Amino acid sequence: MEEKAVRAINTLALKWMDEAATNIKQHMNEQLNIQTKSGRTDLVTNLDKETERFLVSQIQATFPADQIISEEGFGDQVTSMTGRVWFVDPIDGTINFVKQRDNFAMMLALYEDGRPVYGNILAVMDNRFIFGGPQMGVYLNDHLLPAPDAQPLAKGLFGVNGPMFARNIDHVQEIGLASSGTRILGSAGIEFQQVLLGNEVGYISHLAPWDMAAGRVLAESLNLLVTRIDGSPVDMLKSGTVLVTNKNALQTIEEFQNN
Ligand code: 2AM
Ligand code: CA
Ligand code: CA
Ligand code: CA
Repeated sequence: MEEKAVRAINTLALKWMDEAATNIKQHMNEQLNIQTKSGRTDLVTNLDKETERFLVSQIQATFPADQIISEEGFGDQVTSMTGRVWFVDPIDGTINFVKQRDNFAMMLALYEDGRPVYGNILAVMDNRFIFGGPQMGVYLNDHLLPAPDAQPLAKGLFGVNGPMFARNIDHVQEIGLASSGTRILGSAGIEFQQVLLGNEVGYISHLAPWDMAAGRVLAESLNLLVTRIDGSPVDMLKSGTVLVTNKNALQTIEEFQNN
């Protein structure tokens, strides 16, 4: 896709997400309707659903031929990455949203024939948008964001998923101990933002496609790597372990996997 077309999509995405975020902020202090999905810690609220319905309907009205993969069921049953595929995570960090009314994100991404085109992560309560892609570069609100320094693992904070850390899945305790400090923020979108900003050297979690789609576009546009724990490529149609980091730290993390 040409840069001009990506920039036109960006203009729309910013408008849709800004409107959706305003709606969340207007209604989040009213009584939330909270339901559990797969278990006690897997929640969805009326505002997750309302936000997803809004974003999906905007995409459908503007680009009726595109496919949409979204968390709460308002998108399509997508079985192939051929053509244009959008990813929507309306509220990322629903537990933070419910318990803190803070530290949650909204994420939108577009891929074409499996290639990253556009990603947007909004840290809703901080009004912090990080958006862009390989053609247009990556922006933090209105400033172009430089690629973070490729710090070694020992020199940076490392973000992890709480249950994976507690159970030491994929040696994440050793990885965290080898870093400057372990962080558990509770939102994949916020963690990806911290890595993009250079505030964390990496992040590892078990994620669904909509949890990683925008982060992957932005990370790869800033020379970061998004892989499975063994360094293999991620599959955008499957959930699994996702690691985002720079190539120096990746090498150290791979050594833990082999020991
Ligand atoms: P979510 O809030 O959109 O579900 C911490 O919970 C992070 O892991 C969040 O980014 C959350 O996204 C994601 N996550 C993925 N699968 C999850 C699950 N089954 N239960 C809770 N969080 C999950
Ligand atoms: Ca969820
Ligand atoms: Ca999510
Ligand atoms: Ca979500």
